[in-house]
Amino acid sequence: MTTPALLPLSGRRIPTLTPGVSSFPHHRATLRLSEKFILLLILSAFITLCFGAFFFLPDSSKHKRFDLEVLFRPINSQRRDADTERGPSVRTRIGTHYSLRDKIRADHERALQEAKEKLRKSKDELKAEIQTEKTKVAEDLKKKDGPKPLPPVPMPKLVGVNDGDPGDPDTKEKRDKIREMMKHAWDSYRQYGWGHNELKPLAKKGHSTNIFGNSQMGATIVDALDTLYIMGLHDEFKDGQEWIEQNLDFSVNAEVSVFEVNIRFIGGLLAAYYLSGQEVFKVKAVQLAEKLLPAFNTPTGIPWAMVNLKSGVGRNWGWASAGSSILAEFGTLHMEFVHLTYLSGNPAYYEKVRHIRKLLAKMDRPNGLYPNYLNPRTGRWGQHHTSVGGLGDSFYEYLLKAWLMSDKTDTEARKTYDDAIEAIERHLIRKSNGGLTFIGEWKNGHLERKMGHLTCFAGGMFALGADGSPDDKAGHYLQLGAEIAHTCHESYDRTVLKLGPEAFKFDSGLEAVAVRQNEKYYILRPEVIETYWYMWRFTHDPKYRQWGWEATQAIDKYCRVSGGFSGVKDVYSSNPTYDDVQQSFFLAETLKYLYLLFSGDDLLPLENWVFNTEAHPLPVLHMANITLPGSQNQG
Ligand code: DMJ
Repeated sequence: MTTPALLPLSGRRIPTLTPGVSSFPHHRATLRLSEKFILLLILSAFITLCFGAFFFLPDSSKHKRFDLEVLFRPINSQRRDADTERGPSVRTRIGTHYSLRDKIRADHERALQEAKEKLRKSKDELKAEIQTEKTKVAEDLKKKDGPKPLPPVPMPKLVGVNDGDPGDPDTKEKRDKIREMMKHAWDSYRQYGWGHNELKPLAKKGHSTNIFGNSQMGATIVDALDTLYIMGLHDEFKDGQEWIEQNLDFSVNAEVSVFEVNIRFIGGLLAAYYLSGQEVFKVKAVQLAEKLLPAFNTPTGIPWAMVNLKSGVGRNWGWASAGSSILAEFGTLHMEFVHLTYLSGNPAYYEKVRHIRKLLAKMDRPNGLYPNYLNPRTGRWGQHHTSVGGLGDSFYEYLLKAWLMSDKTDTEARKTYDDAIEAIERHLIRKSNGGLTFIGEWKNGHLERKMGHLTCFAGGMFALGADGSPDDKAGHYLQLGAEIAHTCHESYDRTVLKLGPEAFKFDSGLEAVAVRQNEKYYILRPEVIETYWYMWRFTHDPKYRQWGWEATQAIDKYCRVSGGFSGVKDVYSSNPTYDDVQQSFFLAETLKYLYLLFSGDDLLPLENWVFNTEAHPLPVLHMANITLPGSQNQG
């Protein structure tokens, strides 16, 4: 093999040098004696310098060597050195030097050996090893920064968490049918959309909307848990619990709706905890709630509509009047936040909702009405629009339910509810020419004679609030509830599919029908059925079960597809198109209220349970015996 010649990058050859022979021969003869002497002098100076350096300069590696040596030396010899209070002997140092070199060599050999073994392993074996390693690291991290354990608090009295056998076989059969529908909705989601927020039942894949940002937090699983539980679908419940234990993670870079996350996730987790007693749901609810707290960092303490779960940055919907927050959103936190403080011992949650209530109490209300929009920077109302439907609805609902949930001790909430309802009755509730009672929308001093599907929940609310209403008006409010239930039933009955439109008018000869094409859809909403159920509980009038059964059959006939249940785009068309979304509230609310409608009243009795706005039951807290952390500081 020839030695390759040394080539520079340009490819030109460099002249080789022979030791002792100058490449410039004419200089050799010209070296004089004096020059030789100078050269000798330089050489001897250089040698002296080298000796000096060797003997006098400090040995910088000494300290390093010492440290390593202490690490690797046998314990006995370390003790000996410590006893003599001198540094390690030269012999030990030399020995260590060698043992260190040996150790490095041994380490290299071991690493080489391990690498060889790794290469011999199959891809799957390697994958499994990596996964184990990853899990271990994650667990170690969790142990280090894991959440503090929650304090033990007494479990409130839990009554009627299962069964509710209706007794007669006909009702039982109907209830079984509803249970079967729940199973179809769940199984389809399980098969095609598992872990996604919702399901596209026709495309047979996952679905999500902007209320959950770009997250994949299994909204349907969390929303459906308590329905599965009360229906006795225990395998499905366990499946959902397992997913939550292993996958539900809130450290995601997603901008979510504070309101939706509160009512669906926190409400769903709290209800699952109370029903099943499984700690994981409580822990997850508190973990998630912590992520919502930065949304309250506004100049007024009125929260932003949206918050990024990772960064904590909040903002409002672009479409809301002048950057406002929405009444039904910041006004629908109270129930869950009281429970969060109760369960976690952290006063922050209760303080946040108390602050909102105090701020609202101080504000002027046009005609005694609460506008839907409030600016969180200035603390001023936005447009003067008032609604008992979208943007306003659950604010009123939570005033009443805060009172009920406190075992009727939160009289401030009851009074606020009564005053609000009185103004609503005066300005928004009217009778149509055909004798239908409806709740319109107030827009800058003008009543729009239109009612939304969402507004239909108010029938149930009026009935629920009848007992305890001022001036002995219980009969009046129960009657009002019945009238709203009747109107909403008419909105269903006057369609081809016997399912209600999104909004319907009472104007120019029109009664309870949708006019605009974009108001003719039905997206599996629960509000009408919710009102049937409350009316049934308070009156036991069989027409409510009959109306509920009509709705069940219509949903099964027109919304059921092989991959689940879908909304429909036009309830006045005999051949409607699907919107291809199985909403999580269909499992949380619509099917739950139907099931309860065909169950005995001993299942989740209303004296012991209060349903949040997503139909998640929370137990009454007997506040006479409980002091919430932080409540002592409240005025
Ligand atoms: C649900 O998410 C809740 O009921 C909310 O209060 C408003 N409406 C939807 C279902 O229609």
